[in-house]
Amino acid sequence: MSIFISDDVRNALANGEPVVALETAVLTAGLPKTSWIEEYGERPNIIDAELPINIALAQAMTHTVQSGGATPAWIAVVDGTLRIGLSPEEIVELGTNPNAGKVSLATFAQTIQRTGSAGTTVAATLVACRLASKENPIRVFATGGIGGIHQNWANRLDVSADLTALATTQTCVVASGAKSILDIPSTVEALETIGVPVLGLGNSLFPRFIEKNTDGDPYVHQVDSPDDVATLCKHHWHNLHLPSAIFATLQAPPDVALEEGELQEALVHAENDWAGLNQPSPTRTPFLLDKMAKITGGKSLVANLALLCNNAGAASEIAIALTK
Ligand code: PSU
Ligand code: MN
Repeated sequence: MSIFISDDVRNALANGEPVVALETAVLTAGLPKTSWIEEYGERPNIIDAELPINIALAQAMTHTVQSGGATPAWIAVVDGTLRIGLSPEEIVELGTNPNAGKVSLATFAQTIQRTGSAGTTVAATLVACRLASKENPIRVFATGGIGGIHQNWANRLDVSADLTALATTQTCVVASGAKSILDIPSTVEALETIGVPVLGLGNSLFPRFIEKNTDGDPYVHQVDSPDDVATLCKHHWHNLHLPSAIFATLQAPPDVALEEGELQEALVHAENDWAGLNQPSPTRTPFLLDKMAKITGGKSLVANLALLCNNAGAASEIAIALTK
């Protein structure tokens, strides 16, 4: 199997400079591939409204990481090669490839064998963080929300391999909690079981992805600065030699986060529509996200894009703090 690491990423890691890994399942399966103008009219100021939304988001996150002082490492499987550090052109190619779905731990080898292309989930991206360098793996990774324990798990078990990878990778994952369609309290319990410290950077409650927190949400360990996150990472990995990730959570920016319950109704509609379609389970997340965006007039999508950029900014600060 071939792994390709871009010169930028390779040099930054070799020199002990800050690097932030970025997943591409959000580009291939999580966000619309149409432009904002085509879909929603009024423009958000976070992204370029003329480009496909997924590509525009990638550009915005790249810019955020770079202007924060870190090197972005977009990760994907392209034509059967695991690529660590995609160029802007490669991101456009992947993000517009209609055959590129998402790849996780169980589908990694088969995607390589059939020389396929796919966006990497949190789990697959964490594998790449480890493979990037034996001595200096990528220590920080930004995304929107992790996978976890699905609702209704007691009837039919559905647990994301993201948890498996979080249990076994010494990387700090920066995200706004877990996908909104999950069983959040169960996901938080599972993170405890697998030994992943859950921190809140400025928040004491586990974020609800694009929604504001509500009473009764699970508590997290609040920290107040990227330096605090870095110190905790060093204790966890270098002093205690624990094998697991650190999960640094951030709330969605308050000016765009949805109010309590705003999403719930949209989600119920979307779930009903999906149930009637009888589609295979990998299509569920993209379908629900798209429906929710339509039902909320683009509001859920604005919040999603804003938190992704916000998390990328925090991740570069944490990456810098870790190099001190
Ligand atoms: N959060 C979202 N949308 C997504 C994902 C997360 O709001 O599309 C992606 C991430 O890449 C995450 C993956 O790692 O879904 C988890 O998928 P699964 O449950 O199939 O493991
Ligand atoms: Mn699943």
